[in-house]
Amino acid sequence: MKAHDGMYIGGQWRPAAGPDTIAVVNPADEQVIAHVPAGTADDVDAAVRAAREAFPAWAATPPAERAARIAALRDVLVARKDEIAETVTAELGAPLALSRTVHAGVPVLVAGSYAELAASYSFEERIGNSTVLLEPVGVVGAITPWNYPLHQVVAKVAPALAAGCTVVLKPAEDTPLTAQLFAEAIHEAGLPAGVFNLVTGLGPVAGQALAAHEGVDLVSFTGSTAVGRQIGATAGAAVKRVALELGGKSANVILPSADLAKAVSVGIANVMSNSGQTCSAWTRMLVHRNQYDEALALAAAAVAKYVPGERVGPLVNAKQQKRVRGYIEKGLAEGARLVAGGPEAPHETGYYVSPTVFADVTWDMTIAQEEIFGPVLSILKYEDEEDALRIANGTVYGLAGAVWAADEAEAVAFARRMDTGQVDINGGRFNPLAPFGGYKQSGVGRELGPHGLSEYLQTKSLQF
Ligand code: TXE
Repeated sequence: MKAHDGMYIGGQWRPAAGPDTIAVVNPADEQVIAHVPAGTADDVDAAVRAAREAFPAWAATPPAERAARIAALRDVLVARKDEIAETVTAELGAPLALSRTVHAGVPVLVAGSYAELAASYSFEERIGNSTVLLEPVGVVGAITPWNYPLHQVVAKVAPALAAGCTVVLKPAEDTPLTAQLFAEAIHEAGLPAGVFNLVTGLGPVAGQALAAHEGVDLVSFTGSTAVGRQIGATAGAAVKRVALELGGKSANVILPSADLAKAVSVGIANVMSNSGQTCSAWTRMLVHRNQYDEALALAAAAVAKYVPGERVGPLVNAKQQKRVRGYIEKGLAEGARLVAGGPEAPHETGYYVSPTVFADVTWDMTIAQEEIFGPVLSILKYEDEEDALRIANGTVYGLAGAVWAADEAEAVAFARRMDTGQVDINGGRFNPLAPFGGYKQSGVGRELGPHGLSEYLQTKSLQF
């Protein structure tokens, strides 16, 4: 695949500071498809300088003009949709249909929403005898994961640009080619030099250097809880703003009045999508004890349609494959029962994991507490609503969730009591303007919509 051998800094592709490279591997066939430079602290420093230099002019650019540039970016993403989808499929392994609809499609919606928000947002308001100014925070260090290679980037960069911030992006080492395509799109859209900069590289080297750089005013990170904790501590010590979008263990609560067949089949689709590599995936299905056996039969039938290599892609790399298979073994060791799948890999080549469904899972088992990040569903039994609520809220995470009931109001009443940042009622529907982010250890801050934009603003009040 086509790859740049430099970094995108100050509006141009420049040679990397060091000689090291990272091999990009197609997880479906384990072949190396490209190499990208492994950035060092010097590359990060050059990128932060470029972002700092560009900041005053971009911050002073009228919001309507910023909006026009983001709209142009959206148009480039639309024009290059096929190329984006093919690149995501090549480096993440996602089936092409998913890459087209979700991986290439959702970022268009998000960029479009920020083109509109930049133009309509009130960056100034009058409260009593004060005028409150909402001003851009400054230079943003964005560190993104590989599971949604373009969405994760756009969900940080678009609101940052809308707010008037400038950005240095360090994308995941597994999916740098999509990030390079995004940098090309930024260039084509005519964003001023230095407003967006890209440094590819390893997390503990380039990522660490970016998070710790004193020229960065806000670090926005999406990834593992372990790294998030570290970044939060570094930012805290430097009294620097931070946004963290971390793991999840979301509950899909099927109340007795719900359409069980629909709730189970949508629930299975949700967990299997993107091979389960979604932080908001509904990985715990909660079913009333009277409907439990029926739900297991429905789940077994539904999961059979998810054939690895067809509807379900591989995991992103060998490490994730091993990790997920390890969780399946742990589930068996702790007494859960397999309804489908298991720890054996379905193919010899490619980092595939069998779509797996566990029954007889209790709330405290490892597979019901920790984020697995693979195509693995646990089905838990509850006695009554209070028991369902206790189980749903009984993890350290609180990112997303779902509730199903015949009566929407009944589901909404239950959702209000859930300790989680986002709940889909009877299946829900993606809303690019709805805030997304975690309660408890799922993170700090929100992405998407006006709430996502406000993360990149700081407030000043003038009394007169
Ligand atoms: O994540 P990492 P990994 C969870 C999921 C998965 C687990 C491990 O449970 O199984 O994390 O995935 C950069 N300083 N999620 O190991 O390492 C890294 O280069 C600064 C949930 O891939 O957190 C990459 O760009 N940066 C999740 C980004 O952090 C560092 C999505 C994420 O990688 C760094 C992905 C450091 N010291 C994984 N170390 C979600 N919330 O959606 C790494 N990075």
